[in-house]
Amino acid sequence: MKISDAMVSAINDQIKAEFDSAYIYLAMSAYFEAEGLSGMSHWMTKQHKEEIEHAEKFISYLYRRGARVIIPEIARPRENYTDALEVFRTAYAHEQYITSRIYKLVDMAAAEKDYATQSMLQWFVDEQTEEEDNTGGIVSKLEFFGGDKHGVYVVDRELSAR
Ligand code: OFO
Repeated sequence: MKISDAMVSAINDQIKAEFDSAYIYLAMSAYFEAEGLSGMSHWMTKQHKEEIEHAEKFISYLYRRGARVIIPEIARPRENYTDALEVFRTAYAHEQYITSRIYKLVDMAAAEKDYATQSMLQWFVDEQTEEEDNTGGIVSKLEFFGGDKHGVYVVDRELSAR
């Protein structure tokens, strides 16, 4: 069954969102490196690479469906933050936003009875649960330490193990 033009366009928009995510996390990595928080920088570099993989998953899916992939322009990400907590709060909010986008795609695929796209999206539904859990968990830890420098150091060391 041919994938609809509307679905191809929505997935192309999501490819852009994934590359934007990758860039946002790369900028967060650069911020942390400049702040001397190499564990957090490392964590964000890994996150950056995961986002590229997400974009690639959507790209290869469109290839498999014989659809045209549009390579998007990537928006320049924010460079500076107040502290580590603000960075992870921003990342957590961003993941919630991405989840809402994935859910909209699922709704669209269901409305079109596009079972192949629904099946492909299930991986992203599960992945978003994990990503919200990861970023939200780091926010909780940093909040627990209440901005204390020792706490930031502890979390930084923990994140170096990702
Ligand atoms: Fe962070 O999961 Fe893709 O965007």
